Formats: sequence, structure tokens, C-alpha cells
Amino acid sequence: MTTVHQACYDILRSQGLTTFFGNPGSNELPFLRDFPEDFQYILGLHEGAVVGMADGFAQALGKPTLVNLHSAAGTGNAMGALANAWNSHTPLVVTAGQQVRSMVGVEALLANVDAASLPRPLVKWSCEPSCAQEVPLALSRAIHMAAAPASGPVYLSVPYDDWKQQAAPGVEHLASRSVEVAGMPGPDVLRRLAGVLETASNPVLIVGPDVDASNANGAAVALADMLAMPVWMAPSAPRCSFPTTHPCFRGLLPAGIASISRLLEGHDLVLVVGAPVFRYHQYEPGDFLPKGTRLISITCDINEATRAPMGDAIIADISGTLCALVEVVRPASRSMPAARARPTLADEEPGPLTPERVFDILDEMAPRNAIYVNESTSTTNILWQRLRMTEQGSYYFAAAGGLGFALPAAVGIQLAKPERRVIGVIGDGSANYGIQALWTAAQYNIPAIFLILKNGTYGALRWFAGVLEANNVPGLDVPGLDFCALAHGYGVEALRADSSTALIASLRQALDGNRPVLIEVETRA
Ligand code: TZD
Ligand code: CA
Repeated sequence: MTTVHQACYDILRSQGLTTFFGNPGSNELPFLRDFPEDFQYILGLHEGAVVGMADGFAQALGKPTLVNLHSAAGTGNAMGALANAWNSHTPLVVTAGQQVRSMVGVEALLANVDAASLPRPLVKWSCEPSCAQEVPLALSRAIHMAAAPASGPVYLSVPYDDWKQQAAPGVEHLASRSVEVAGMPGPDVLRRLAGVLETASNPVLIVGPDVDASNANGAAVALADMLAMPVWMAPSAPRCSFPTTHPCFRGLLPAGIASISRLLEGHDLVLVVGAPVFRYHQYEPGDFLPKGTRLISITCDINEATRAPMGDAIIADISGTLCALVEVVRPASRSMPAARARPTLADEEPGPLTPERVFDILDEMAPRNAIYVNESTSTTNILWQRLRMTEQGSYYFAAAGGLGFALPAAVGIQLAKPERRVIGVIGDGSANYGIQALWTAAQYNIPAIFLILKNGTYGALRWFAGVLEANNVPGLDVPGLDFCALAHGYGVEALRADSSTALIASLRQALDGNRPVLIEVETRA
């Protein structure tokens, strides 16, 4: 007889979900018993770190990844990280153990009383199967649901007495199923779009995270080259979808309505690909577009397409559509936009290092294909100006702006991409929200580098307080933190850098080694 447990592991194996990220409890033990040798379990010491690591891993591989959490309490701890995964279209299959079926109604300890509602609205689909025999079907559905565009997290709650039950007849069909979405625009739509691009006198391209996620960076470059158009990164960028060294590249768009409109002034056509229109942040009232500018967006996400306050949207496969456009569009006769000047290298100044100097040193020393995971919030613009990022999958940032992403995600991404070096650039505020992932990096020897920028304050909030004219706000400084001691406590080697010479030496040591290293660098606020 096939048990629910066996059937589910067969499905997970054949669908390629053999790495679990989790933090277990009593409800999960029957699922994890007799853990097969061809699976690996990555333990995280807090559920925010667990989901952050899984988020990085799944984004870097572009594949559904299994997370196992403990009932309501574990799910609750993971919700902030789930907000980021939801916004970055990360295909996470989040499973949570439930009390035995007969003990949910009496609300025994660790019952998840309204399990399927708990993670909403941060998941695409959420379910507690109505009987044990439905568990394999629900798991299969969860995997395909997570992966189908727009991909995203799903949630499955399983009572722990289900695993030993007999599976339904015919369950073996589930393991080998495939679900494909072939979302190419038809020839009419493509020709119309190509025509609009060809007749525009001054088009501009704005690329977003789903270009990088669908590995369409090369197609975006080809289209920009053919149409000789400037290219911006969509605001609040969670990924880098265009080589920052390309002459067409203009930088990261600001995140206010009026500022974006100002920068798009003079363009008759704005083509947005793979981004929400737009992920605004600070409220800056104004018109959404300059007068006379037309906007068309290509997105894989029906929510993004329908909630945009302006412009036309086409819901389609990002990579396929960009490649097809490159095939059909007639090249423009315009000359290429002039490359923007790189900022001059920052001078050495007395006292704590300036962030500019830190990023110059990092850019100089890091391998050209390094992967940056950013959560140093007040220095994001400096990062975009100074780090060269050219390959697909070179940059990650919390898509919902929820802190606690970068440190765990750096661990997950490094696990997924052992051939490239991952460098987390993390503020002394942000580092505290997912610090437990240091332990996972140490125990599994995942050699990510954690560069902690210690300016003693929530710098971005100080900036925001200025924008909002909110004076005398309490709770904006974080003095007295010792990240080297924290790293040692979790088993990670740590170095302190208080000068550029020390930073250069520390980075050299970290890059030459093959172990996780935390570098605490004191920076100017
Ligand atoms: N809590 C969570 C989970 N997410 C948040 N985004 C915040 C609080 C609010 N927040 C920001 O949006 S930025 C920031 C906070 C507290 C300051 C981060 O400080 P840092 O970086 O030291 O990491 P900077 O460069 O000093 O800003
Ligand atoms: Ca800080």
C-alpha cells in the first residue's frame, strides 16, 4: 500500500523539490520521519530566516522550493518574509503541520484554527485538504500553482495524522504531471506593439524584476540596441534586469509619482517590461505621466496589469515576448544614447568610511559576476551608481521592503549558486531581522559574505523623517551593537574594518576563503 507520506515524497522528488527549508515542531515530525537520503533539510533558527533563505534559493534557481513551518506560530513568524516573497513572485510551497484532525476543533495546543486563512492575502492559494487522501493532490496542485506565472507563494496545512494514511487509488499519476503556461502574444498583438515602438520618436524602456527572473536580460539589451532607447530600472528594484555598464542604461528610477513623471518628460512612449507600474514609495502627488506620453506595459501578472493607474498592459510571457519583439521590430535609425558618466571615485576622508568609498572598494575587489543582496536602505542609490552588475541574477532586494530579507536570502542564494560569490550588503538596523541565518551559513558552510554597514542609525528613516517633516521622532538610533560578537555567537568568522586599508584586507581574506565571513565596517551616517 502507498501511504500519503510516500506519495507526497514521490511527487516532491519527481518535481525537483528535494531541498527543504524549515523549522520543525511536533506537528511536523510525522512528515519529516525517515527523511530520504536524496533530500536535504536546511534548518533555520527562526521562521523569518527560514522563508528568507528559501526565497533567495527559489529566486536564484527560478524553481519552486519547499518550506516547512510549525503550525500557526511558525507561520506567524514567517509572515513578514512572506510579504517579500509574494511581491517578488517567488514560487514557495509553504507547508505547515497541523494538529491531528480530531484535536483541531477542541483547539488543542498548536492547532492552527483557521489554517487556510492565516497566510492570506500573501499567498496565491491556500488550502487544508478536507481528508488525508486529498493531501497528495493538494501538494501537486500547490507546486504547479506556485510555479505558474505569475509565480508566487502558496500554503498547505496538513494534519499530522494524515501522513500514515493510505493514499487514494491512482495517486501515482500525480508525480509525473506537468503544467505549462504558453503565454505568447499572437502575431497581431506583436505586430501592433512593434509598430508602436517603430513609430515612436523618443521611446524609453523601463525594465523590472521579472525580466531578470525570466532570464530575458539579453533580449532587453537587444531591444534597447535596436531601438537606440535609454533604459531605466523600475523603482524600488528587487532585481537588476539590465547591465548597469551598458551605454543605454540610465539608472534606478526614483519611487515618487512626480519624480518619475519629471524623468520621463520628452518621451512619447514608455515601454515597461516585467514590473508593476509602478512600485511607488514616498507619496509625491502629481500626474502619473508627462502630458502626451503613452505607456505600455508587458507583465506576467494579472494583478499588476489591472491595478496600474495609467497606461495599457499586455499580459504575456516576458522572455518570449521580448525575444519575439526583437525578431519583428525594425531597427531605429537614431543614434545611440550617450553613455552616462560613471561617478568619480570617492576620496579617502578622515573618520568613518563614506558609503561611496565602501562601494568603490567593493566594486573594485568583488568578482565581476558577484551576486549582491542589498538591505542597506539609505545607500541604495549609491550602490546603483557605483556597483557594476552585468550578469543575470546579480542583485536582490526585498520586494515588499520588509527588512529581514537580505541576510537570510544571501545564504539561500549562495546555496543555490555555489559557482558565484554572494555578498550581502546590510545595514546595522536591517541585519537584526534575520540574524539567525548566520547559524545556517556556519553549520552548512555556505560561504556568503555579510558586509554590515554600521552607521549606528536607521538612516533611511532619518531621511524619511526629513521628507515628512516629522521632527523629534524617538527610536531611530541603534547604538551598542557588536556584529562581530553576534557572528561569533552563531559560529561565523568575523572581521572589523575601521579604515579603507582594513576593509580591503578583510574583503581580500573573505574572498580568498571558502567560508562564510561577516565584516563589520563603520560608516558615516
Ligand atoms: N520593519 C520591517 C520588517 N521592515 C521595515 N521596512 C521597517 C521595519 C522600517 N524600516 C525601513 O523601511 S528602513 C529602516 C527601517 C527600520 C532602517 C534600516 O536601517 P539600516 O540601514 O541600518 O539597515 P540604513 O542605511 O541606516 O537606513
Ligand atoms: Ca544603519
